[in-house]
Amino acid sequence: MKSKQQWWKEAVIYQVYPQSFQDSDGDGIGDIQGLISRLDHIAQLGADVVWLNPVYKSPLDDNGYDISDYYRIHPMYGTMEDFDLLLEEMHARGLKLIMDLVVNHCSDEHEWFVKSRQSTENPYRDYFFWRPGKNGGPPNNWISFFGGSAWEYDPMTDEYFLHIFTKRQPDLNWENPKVRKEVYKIMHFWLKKGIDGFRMDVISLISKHTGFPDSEDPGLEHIVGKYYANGPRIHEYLKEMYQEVLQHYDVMTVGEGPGITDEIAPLYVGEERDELNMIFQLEHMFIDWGPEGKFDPVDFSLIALKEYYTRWNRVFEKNGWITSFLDNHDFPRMVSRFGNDGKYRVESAKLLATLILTMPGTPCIYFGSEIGMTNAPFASIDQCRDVETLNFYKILKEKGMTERDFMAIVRKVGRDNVRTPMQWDDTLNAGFTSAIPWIMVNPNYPELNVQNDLASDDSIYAFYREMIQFRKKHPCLVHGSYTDLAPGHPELFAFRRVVENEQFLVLLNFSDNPLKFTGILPKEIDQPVRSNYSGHAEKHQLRPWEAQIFHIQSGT
Ligand code: TEU
Repeated sequence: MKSKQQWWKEAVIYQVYPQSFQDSDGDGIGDIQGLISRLDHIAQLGADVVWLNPVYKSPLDDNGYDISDYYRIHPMYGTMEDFDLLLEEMHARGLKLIMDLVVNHCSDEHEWFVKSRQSTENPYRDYFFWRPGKNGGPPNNWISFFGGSAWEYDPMTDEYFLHIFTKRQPDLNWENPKVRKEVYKIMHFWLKKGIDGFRMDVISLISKHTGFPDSEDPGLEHIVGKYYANGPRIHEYLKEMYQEVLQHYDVMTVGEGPGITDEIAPLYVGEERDELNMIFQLEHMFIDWGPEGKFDPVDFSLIALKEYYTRWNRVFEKNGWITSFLDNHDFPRMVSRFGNDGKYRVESAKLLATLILTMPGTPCIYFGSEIGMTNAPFASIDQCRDVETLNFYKILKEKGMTERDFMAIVRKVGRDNVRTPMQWDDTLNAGFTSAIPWIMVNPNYPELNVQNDLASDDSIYAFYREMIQFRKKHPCLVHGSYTDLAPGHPELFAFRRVVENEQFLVLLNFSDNPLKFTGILPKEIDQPVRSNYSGHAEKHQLRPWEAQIFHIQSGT
C-alpha cells in the first residue's frame, strides 16, 4: 500500500462535455452559463473536480479539439467574463476546474498555421511538419486516427504537412523551442486565472520520429505503438514543461494518450519524475476493438478486463498514479458497453459505479453516467455529427458497406453515443434546450432523466452519491492494495483492497443470471455493507448484475 496523500488522489472527477450539458441562450448548444446553472447538480453528487472539454475558439471540425485561439472562449459557449464567473462559482462550491490542453496539434485556422502554409520561408513554417512528397505521394505511409493518410498536400508550397488526426488538425512541431514556449505561455495564462490543472490531450504523441520512416506494418495500432506514441524526446519535453510551468502551481495534471502501456506509464507519472500526476490509461478502452479496429467491434471479455486491472494496478502499487473510468467523450456509454442497458440497466449501471469507485486511481465520472445514460438509437448517418464517424462512413461505404450495417456499428461504438444532451427532465429536449439541439436527444429521456432519479432514494444517482461518500470515508479504497480473487471466472469480478488493519471485498456479477460463488468470503463474514439491490441475497450468491461490498476490519 502506498500512502503519500495528495488532494488529487482522493478526489473524484466529473467530466463535462460543454456542448451537451445545458443550453442557456436557446441556440441548441450547451454553454458556460448553462453549466453555471447546473453546478449544484455536480457539487451535490459529491464530485470535487470538473474536467471541462475544450471551450476555446475553434472551427469545431473535431468538436473543439482543433483550437484556433488558445486565449479565447468560443463565442458559442460565451465570453471570457462567463468563464471567469464559472471559475468563481465553482470555487465558491468547493469544486476545482481542470481544462483540456490540446497542444499536439492546433486548428488549420490558427494564425500559426495560416502563416506557416504561406511560404517555405515563413517564420512559422517550422511550427509544423512540412515535407516534400515521395514518388508522387505523401512522405511516408503513416495513417491518421480518423482515416486516410496522415499527410495532406498543400498546393500553395507544393509540400505535405503532418496531421495524425483530421487534416484540419496539423501537428505542432515540438522540436521547435518557440512552439514549446508558446505552449508554456498558454498554460501560464490559464493557471494564473486560477484553474486547478489540465487534462492533456494525446500528450503521449507530441514527440515525433522526425526521420518519418515508412511503417513496415500499415495498420494504425502498429503505427501508433511504434511511431506516434512515446517518441524520443517526450520525457525531455514533459520535464521542461514541469520546470517552466507546473512546479509553480499546486495543480493536478492528467495526461491522456494512446500507446502508453503499463510498463511505460511510470515514466510519465512516477513521483520522482516531475512530469505528470496521473494518466488516462486507454488500454481498456480498446478492449473490444476487432482486427480492423474500432469500427469492427468484438464482444468484450471480462477475463481480459480483469487482466488489464491486475496488470495496471500492480504497476501503480509501487509508484505513480492512474485514473479509474469506463467511459468518456470518445467511447460508448459504459452501461451499454460493459453492462446491460435493457432489463438490467439500473442494476448494471450501479454495478459499474461500484467498480469505478472501489478501484485504485482517481475516479472520473462522465456526465450522464450518474443517471445511467445509454447509447443512442442513431438510425441514419444524417443524425451523426462526429468527424470520426463521418470519415469512416465514407471509407467503409467505398468498400461496399451499407448505411444500415454501418449504423448498427455506430450504435455500438460511435462517439456520438456519448455526446447526446444531458437528460435533465421529461420536458422538451430533456430540459437541455428550447431550440433544436445540435445532436439528437436520446428518446429514452422521458423516463431516464435527472428529475426522476432525484425523486427516488433507490436511483442510480442516489447510488453514485452514496458510493462517492463511501469511498471518501474509507481511504483503503483509495490507497489500499489490489488483488483479483477470481481471475479466470468469466462472469464474476471479485477483488480485495487492503490496508494494514482493514480490507474490502468487492464482488460483481457481470451477468443476467444469479451466480453462486465459493471460497471467497471468510467464514465469519455474513452480510455486505453495500449492495446495489435492496434486501439480502442468499449467502454466497449474487443476483443478476449484483454488486456486494464486504468490509473486514482486523480482529473480525
Ligand atoms: O483522443 C485521443 C484518442 O486516443 C482518440 O483519438 C481515440 O482513439 C478515438 O477517439 C477513439 O474513437 C483525443 C480526444 O479525446 C478526442 O476527442 C480527439 O478527437 C483527439 O484526441 C484529437 O484531439
